[in-house]
Amino acid sequence: MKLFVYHTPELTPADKAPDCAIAVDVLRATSTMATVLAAGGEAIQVFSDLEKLMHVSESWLPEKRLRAGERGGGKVPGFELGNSPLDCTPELVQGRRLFISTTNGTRALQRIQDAATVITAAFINRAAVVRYLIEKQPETVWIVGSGWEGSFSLEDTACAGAIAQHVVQETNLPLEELAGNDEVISAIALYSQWQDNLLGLFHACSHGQRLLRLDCHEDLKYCSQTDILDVLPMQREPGVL
Ligand code: 3SL
Repeated sequence: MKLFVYHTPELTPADKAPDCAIAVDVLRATSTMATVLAAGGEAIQVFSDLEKLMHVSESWLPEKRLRAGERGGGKVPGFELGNSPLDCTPELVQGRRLFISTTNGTRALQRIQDAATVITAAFINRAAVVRYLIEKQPETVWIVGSGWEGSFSLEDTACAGAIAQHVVQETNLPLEELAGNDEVISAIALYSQWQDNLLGLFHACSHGQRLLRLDCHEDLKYCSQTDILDVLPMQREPGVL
């Protein structure tokens, strides 16, 4: 297995696809996705375009669907949900399909959707992702941070480091054998620095501060927990997990 970390979707090689691609948007899209599937959601369908989301979801019965739209951290008017994982209770999501569009997370997923296997990761489901990698041993693995509108997001790269560090521990392989690019080594260093204070990292990083200005402190707390959900969101068909 060779791991590659890309800080943003735009940095992934355009002419290649890995055996396994992992989208990371810790704050908050991939934390929300793990939460929805762990709470019994039927599936998650992702869109970059809000109008297309509305159009496709129209063909689903209202009681079988939920529409989530986020832009700039806030809920898009007319949508039932924004992008808070705390809204995704079992009572609300069980048996329903989540149609979702977010600023960066859904864009990252679309960028990697041609990989043989596509999964999503956040701190809350890290162990499930690592277990999958250890069991399946894909030859090439991309861990792709969603970033913010094309620029680096500290929390996504820290989560990439959390995954990579765990894989190194579980396989006992030397880091230089597993690391396909230098970003893997820097992601592990970043995670090691903050692993005992992920909430502190979220308070320090720019998107965490944006969410704090929107009164999302509880979301930050929730997303800073590690390995609390044993769920592996995996693409079933392009755009559907
Ligand atoms: O950019 C995204 O995809 C979102 O996760 C951003 S937010 O956390 O909902 O603001």
